[in-house]
Amino acid sequence: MKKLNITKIRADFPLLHQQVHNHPLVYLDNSNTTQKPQSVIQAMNDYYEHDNANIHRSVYNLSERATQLFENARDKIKHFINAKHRHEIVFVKGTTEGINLVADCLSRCHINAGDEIVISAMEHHSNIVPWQFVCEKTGAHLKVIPVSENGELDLQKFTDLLNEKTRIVAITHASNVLGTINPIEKIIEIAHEKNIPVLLDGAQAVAHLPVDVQKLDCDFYIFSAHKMYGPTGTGVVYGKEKWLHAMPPYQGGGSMIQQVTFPKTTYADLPYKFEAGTSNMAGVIGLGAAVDYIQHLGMENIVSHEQDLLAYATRQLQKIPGLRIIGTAPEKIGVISFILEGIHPHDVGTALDTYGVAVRVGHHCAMPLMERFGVPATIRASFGVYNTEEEIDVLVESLLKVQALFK
Ligand code: C6P
Repeated sequence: MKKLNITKIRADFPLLHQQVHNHPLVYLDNSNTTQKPQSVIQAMNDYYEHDNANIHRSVYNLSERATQLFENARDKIKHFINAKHRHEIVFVKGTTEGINLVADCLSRCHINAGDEIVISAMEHHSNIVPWQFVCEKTGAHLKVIPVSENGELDLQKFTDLLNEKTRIVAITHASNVLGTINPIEKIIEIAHEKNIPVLLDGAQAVAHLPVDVQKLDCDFYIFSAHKMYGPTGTGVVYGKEKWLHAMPPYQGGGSMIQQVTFPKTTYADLPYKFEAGTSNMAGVIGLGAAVDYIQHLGMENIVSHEQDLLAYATRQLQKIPGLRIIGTAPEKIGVISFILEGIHPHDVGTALDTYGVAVRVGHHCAMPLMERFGVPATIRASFGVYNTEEEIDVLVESLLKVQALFK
């Protein structure tokens, strides 16, 4: 492990070097979306300037180059999450589309009336609503693993929820609100003992924790490029080959077919069966560059830096009177949700902005979790590899000023 040079890393991100309301920008909303290093911006620019053509469809040189760049990105993702096969990597718009894809496809081949789907009380709406659609469509039922006061899943209750009717467990790897890193190895082991597949929502984990899908043995792992220093509009569904083979296509259109006749259509091989229409070529190439960037820094170095930030920020924030942290599990990513006694989170967020501090306030697309903790909203600081202890000091000083203002 090596100590990262954060000053050097910050120089890679052009956006970070700006003033907001006459203060240096302190960007602490990385769970929402991360900023992009120059190498990612450059890869996408280069693509448009030199290699843009539609992929998989033409024989001319430009199209072949574009196809090559796109497929190279698939190989990068395969290695990044250690998938067994490159055709287990499906490109989608993002985590939301990815979970919708799996839910919808499974609803047409694997889930029937009376079946059960297990999720948890800390899921993002993207890992709740698609399963509600499935329940409405098939007559299946949603079961929810409760969350303890410190923000952990109750594994005993989880085990008790599983039975012969359970068709899938869909859980977030790490919570976007609490920061909790779930014990996914254990969850997968327990579910697999009963032959139940497990889908992991990796949106908050993939840029902050090492992910090895073969070692985990998860059935699906889904994530968005824009939360891992890549562009918006791109994401990945990793699915085990056997599931991708078993599932029908999600959307119909160009690229996903083998042969179309009016009586019958046959489908393309994996992964193209799930990639209907023109793909987001520049986005996927940008994602490939983001993977290169993360690997160049080294995931274990990133984890170490972000864990230091988390520990420092937790210590400093706890010193603020009337501040309550929501989510105090022992294993967390660099996400801290909190409330300030007597001040609405939205007022805190707006006031912090006047000091150049960007945090997210609101329900974070996890309304059931807000209800669980009896709060309408929280203030959330979430860290990326370019954040510093000095920025956390600015957050803390600004919060003290906000408190004084609202007294
Ligand atoms: N969470 C946040 O501020 P998309 O929008 O498809 O890229 O990602 C959706 C999503 C799915 N799962 C989890 C755990 C997430 O955190 C998110 C996105 C952002 O927390 C925006 S609501």
